[in-house]
Amino acid sequence: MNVQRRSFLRGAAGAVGGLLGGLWAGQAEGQRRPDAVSAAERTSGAPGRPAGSARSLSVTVLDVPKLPYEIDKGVKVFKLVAEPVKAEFVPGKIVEVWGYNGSMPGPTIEVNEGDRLRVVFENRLPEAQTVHWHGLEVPIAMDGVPAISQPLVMPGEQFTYEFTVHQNGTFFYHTHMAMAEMIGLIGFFIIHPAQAYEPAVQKDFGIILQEWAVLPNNTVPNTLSMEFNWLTFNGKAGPATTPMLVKLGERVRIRIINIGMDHHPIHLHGMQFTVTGTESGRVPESARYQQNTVLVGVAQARDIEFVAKYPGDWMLHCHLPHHMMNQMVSMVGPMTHGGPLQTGKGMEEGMGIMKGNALSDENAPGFGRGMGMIAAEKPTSPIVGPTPHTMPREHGGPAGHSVPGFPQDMWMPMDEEVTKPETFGLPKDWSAALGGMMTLVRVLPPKEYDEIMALVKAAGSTAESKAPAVHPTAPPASHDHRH
Ligand SMILES: [Cu+2]
Repeated sequence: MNVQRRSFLRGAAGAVGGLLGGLWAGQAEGQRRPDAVSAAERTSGAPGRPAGSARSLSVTVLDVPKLPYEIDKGVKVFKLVAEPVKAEFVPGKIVEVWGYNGSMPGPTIEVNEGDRLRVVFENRLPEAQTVHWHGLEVPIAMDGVPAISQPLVMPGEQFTYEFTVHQNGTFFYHTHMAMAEMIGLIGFFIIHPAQAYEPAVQKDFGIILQEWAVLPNNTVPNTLSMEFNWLTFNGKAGPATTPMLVKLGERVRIRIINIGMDHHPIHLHGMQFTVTGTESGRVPESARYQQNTVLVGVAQARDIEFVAKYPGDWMLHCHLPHHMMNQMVSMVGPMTHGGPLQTGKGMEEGMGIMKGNALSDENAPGFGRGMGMIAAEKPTSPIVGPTPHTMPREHGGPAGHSVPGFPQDMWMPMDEEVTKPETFGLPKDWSAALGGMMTLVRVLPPKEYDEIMALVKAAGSTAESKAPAVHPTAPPASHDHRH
């Protein structure tokens, strides 16, 4: 046990709930950090606030908790634990992934420009890891690249990262073991600016884009696959993604980060936005222009901002059609199959130690690299029958099986299974319209907004329910707890 480990444990032993910080109730609490000061308050000269100390809103990453911290002699101390996690993409779809502190994606680290941080990383996975601070300008010894900048953190071991952040913007942390990036080891790393961005926003959300290949009868993602059948926002696939609640007229920021194999064109319905931030921080105003679709490439971050000027339940989604559906396995479209699909091979049979090759008819389906000869293409599917949204012959339409290309889509409402306060008042069957990387920005007139917010509050902030309820702490400069 090293010195830093001992001092962390001493700190932890002396900590009580009130000392823990970094958690705010987010959506339920109107996303206002207690130490936040709005631009209006600042200009109105609110007493006790030094000039130029404007703080930003806390970021709400729906369905993902915040990582709490303690203050040790002015240093914000975080404990980050990599471990196996069960994620639930939609109700009942449990997937075994890797995450941090019981969450996948990992909890959000949220700090202020100029903060000194210590992140005590513990590896409870069966394989060596490191943590890389994506986009941050940190000393080489803190960069988290195995063998190059630090030794591997072996299973059961710890490594302490410590650095000062001098940037601001939307960043992320992730493992630097490539395959493990594909099984969930990522989280937001938000740095608020010393001087709040102008114009001020009233909502600040975060979305993490991930893709998964979960073959039939498997609970473990196939990280070798190049084709994906589950696409998630913050570890949830539509319609289980939690809608973002916005009051009509508010200015909204949404931060989007991407780790994985695909780039995602994220499209907002009904309104135009401007990109105000990249993975490198704030975009100067002179470089901004209006868009309604932003390509968030692998390893990139994009902050978008818009004024929610039209009421409605507006889609925010990846526009790749295959990323707008769930559990896509040769159920629809022309690639249908008539025989058993061979799936679920293990690592033992792969990576060059199996008999035959990975792209053979025999092996490819098991590795998600092809359908194999047993999956024959047919003009129509023998598996998917008429669904409620297909047109029956008695209503003048052609029978589905006589139309080449049928079927294409499925229509599977599951409103009840995904009901939560944030979905209150949505029209019947709304859930059938959302799959994969899809969610809603609900722009609500003040009365409806207040009603639904009251439900969210009464339910105890379901969207961030994974976060333990603790009270935030004041900035480190004013509360220097010694142990
Ligand atoms: Cu996509």
